[in-house]
Amino acid sequence: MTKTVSTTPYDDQKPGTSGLRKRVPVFAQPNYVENFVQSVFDCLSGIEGQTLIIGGDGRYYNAEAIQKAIRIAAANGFGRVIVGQGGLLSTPSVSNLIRTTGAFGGLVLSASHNPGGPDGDFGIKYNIGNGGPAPERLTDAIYARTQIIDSYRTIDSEDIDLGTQGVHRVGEMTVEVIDPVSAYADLMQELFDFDAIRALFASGFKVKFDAMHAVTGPYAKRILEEELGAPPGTVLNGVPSEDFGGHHPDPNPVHAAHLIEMAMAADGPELCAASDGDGDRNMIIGRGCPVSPSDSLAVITANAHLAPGYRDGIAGVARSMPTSGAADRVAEALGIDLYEVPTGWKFFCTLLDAGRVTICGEESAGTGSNHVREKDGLWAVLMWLNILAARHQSVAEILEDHWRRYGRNYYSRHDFEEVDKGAAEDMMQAMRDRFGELTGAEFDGRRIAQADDYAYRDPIDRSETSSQGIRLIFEDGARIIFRLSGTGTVGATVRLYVDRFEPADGDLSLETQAALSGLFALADEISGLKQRLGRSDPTVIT
Ligand code: VG1
Ligand code: CO
Repeated sequence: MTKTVSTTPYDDQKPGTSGLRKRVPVFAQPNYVENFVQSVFDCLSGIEGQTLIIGGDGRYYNAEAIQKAIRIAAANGFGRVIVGQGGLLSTPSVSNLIRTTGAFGGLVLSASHNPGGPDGDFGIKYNIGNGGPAPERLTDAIYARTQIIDSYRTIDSEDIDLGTQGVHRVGEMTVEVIDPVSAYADLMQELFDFDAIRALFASGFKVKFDAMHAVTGPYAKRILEEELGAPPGTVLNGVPSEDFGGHHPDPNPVHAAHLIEMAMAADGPELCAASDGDGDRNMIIGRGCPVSPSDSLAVITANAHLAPGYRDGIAGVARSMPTSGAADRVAEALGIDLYEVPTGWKFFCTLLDAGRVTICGEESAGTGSNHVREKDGLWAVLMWLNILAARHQSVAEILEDHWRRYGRNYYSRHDFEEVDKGAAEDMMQAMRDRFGELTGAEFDGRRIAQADDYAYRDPIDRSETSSQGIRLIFEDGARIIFRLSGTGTVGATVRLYVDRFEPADGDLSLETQAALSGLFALADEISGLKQRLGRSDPTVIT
């Protein structure tokens, strides 16, 4: 029976870069999930009889949150919920299902790369009918609603058995528990040359894919091992666990150190790859050759035509502002448009919908295309496999060729995690106050051409957003960028991004940190970061 339950608002339900993210004990408070889900539905119109996709990355509290969301969806008039078996659906797979089933939208239960478990993180994100993350005007409206909510609607009903595929009824609503992988696997088969990749594996080409105990395990096993014939054991940590085996499901040099070590060995696999908690990020490492996500975007842009789904070329490419300019040079050579957008996948979606761009990427290991409206970890791995199969070269050879042709953008990001929020905000403000003085200033023979706070106007829907990162752009094109993370759950995380270009006839074989050490020193000199934050070294270097 449908009922209305009184509730009182929580003041901390503001969605960040990628939805609402908090510690599990916060989510487990009475009515916390209910308030947020009802607030989302209150901001949508026309949901009566519509389909909603629900799935998560399998972390602790996934099943509880899904059962609550199903009851609230039924009480609010949705006609059908589609949920992945075991409560599992990767973020790109939710995006695909929204698009292919004509759903109204979807709920993704995940805190992505953040750790899981009873004391770990949880998150909820709403995606709209195009399959993409809710745009800012909707997340702002949802937040406003959470601040005044006084009741939610739910229904008295038994929990759904999420463990078996089947069809159930909750009130007037149908709930379909489906295989989380098959529709996604079909899509990948349409985009990539599975025969060529199969032949690559058959030739003895060795790959390791680390699912990090998170959602991509079942996807990678089905696609890489069962359909493409990679030997069993290609997929590591392939069974999703509630606490990700006690690790952070974050494919970066700290949390995937074992994979990097494996890839750097002289007799290591030809390709090592990994994805994050919800399956939207990727890590690509050739034997002895890590590929920075910014370079990966550029290589994919230059080679996408080798994959059947992109045979006719690409319309344009987009990157987030802090992503290096490597893709810009490919776009120029191909004669296609390059768009720069703020951090967060939602900013790519209007461009994708308008057909302006085909490929998008973020320096944070997110790459994707117009096949869905999210970044897609396994897609990036399959794209690389397709390119490797078509070019018959190693990852290192492909990267060297690329740099020799387009030049090299040396690029690195330093993260300072869980620092004092006030100190981080003061540091940013102090730089804002000095933009006038910094513009034109010269440091060690480098002149700052532009110092500003990145603001963006969407070329399609004309929406505006500001304070998206402090940029110091030098006359030679080098950049120092400071941003505060919108996905952390404790204190603040400062991200410092540095990028400089070395032309094709320059020195292309420097070690990355050495190539950028002058700019990092300058970043510290200008911001006073180490002293203000009381940190001598970054938490993570990517
Ligand atoms: C980070 C990344 C950003 C990415 C976001 C969500 O955001 O920098 O590029 O889109 O995570 O990724 P922030 O605000 O912490 O810098 V995920 O894998 O959490 O969906
Ligand atoms: Co993610």
